[in-house]
Amino acid sequence: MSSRTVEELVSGILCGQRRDLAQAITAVEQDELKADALLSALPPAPGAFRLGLTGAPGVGKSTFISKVVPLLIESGEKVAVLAVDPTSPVTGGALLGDRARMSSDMGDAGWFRSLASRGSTSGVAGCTDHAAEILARAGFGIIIIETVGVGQLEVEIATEADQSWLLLSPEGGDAIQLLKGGVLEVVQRVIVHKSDRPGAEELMRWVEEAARDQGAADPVAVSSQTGIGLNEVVDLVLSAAKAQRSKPDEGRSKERLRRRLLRRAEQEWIKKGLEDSGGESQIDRLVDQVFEGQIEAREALAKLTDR
Ligand SMILES: Nc1nc2c(ncn2[C@@H]2O[C@H](COP(=O)(O)OP(=O)(O)OP(=O)(O)O)[C@@H](O)[C@H]2O)c(=O)[nH]1
Ligand SMILES: [Mg+2]
Repeated sequence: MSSRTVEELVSGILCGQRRDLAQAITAVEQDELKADALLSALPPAPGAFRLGLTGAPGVGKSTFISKVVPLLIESGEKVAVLAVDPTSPVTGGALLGDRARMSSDMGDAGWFRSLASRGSTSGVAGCTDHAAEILARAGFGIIIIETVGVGQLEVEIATEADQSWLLLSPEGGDAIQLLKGGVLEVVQRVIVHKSDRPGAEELMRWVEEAARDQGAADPVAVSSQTGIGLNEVVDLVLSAAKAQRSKPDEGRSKERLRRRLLRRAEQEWIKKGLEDSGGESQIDRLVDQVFEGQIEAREALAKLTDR
């Protein structure tokens, strides 16, 4: 694939050229300066709705998305999906084939991409935010972000979204632990997925009770296999997207902008700070000195940061 200039990419993206959009997202993964330039050149789109979906491996996130997205498209939405696989560069590639298949089913109103943040210095969250912002500016009204797991990193990614939903299934034994651990404070809704499986009703009762206790939104029971609950989910996503479109959440946009600026500034500060304190060679010298017992590690740090 030939590398196109920022101007070429921007005009391609605004005309709906998928190839150009793909190159732009690749730039996010590999060439942050180019991605920055792209962002500056595309018109802002504050009305896009970002939905984070998280949950343990195998809870059925991808299946759920593959059922929900066509229904959203049928309702006239343009939907992009970003699958973030922070842990595994290996399966990240393997899963891509799966995802490409999903993408080709979606037509022009759908876009699917699995995101690897390997080249990026701003980490997974930064990479995801950047890609989501480009997709919003490319005209996608709904951006779904799939992340695996419910650890710190996923929460960080989730805070980049306007809403994050957690999928639980009766097969995953850790649901009750999670609820007790306060997961409802960081997600806006729980989907009790695989509601066709034994134990789903009991799990649903647990989640309902926890949601009531903590003043969280009611959970929805969904089976992507039988289709139960999918229409309810679609209605919830559509109404959230409409609300965002008619009254963009300025606080969130500002917060995202703030984090984006801070992330980029941190990178520059590190680069400048390193140069000012003598660069990598100075670090090597200090490492030698600490290693030889001439100075303490703490003194080495002071020498680096004092300047
Ligand atoms: N019984 C039942 N099985 C389901 C349902 N949805 C998905 N599955 C199955 O669950 C398995 C995992 O589904 P995926 O959609 O790949 O799960 P995932 O959460 O995306 O997994 P990772 O991306 O690996 O984290 C597959 O074998 C699906 O066929 C459902 O509603 N009911
Ligand atoms: Mg998946």
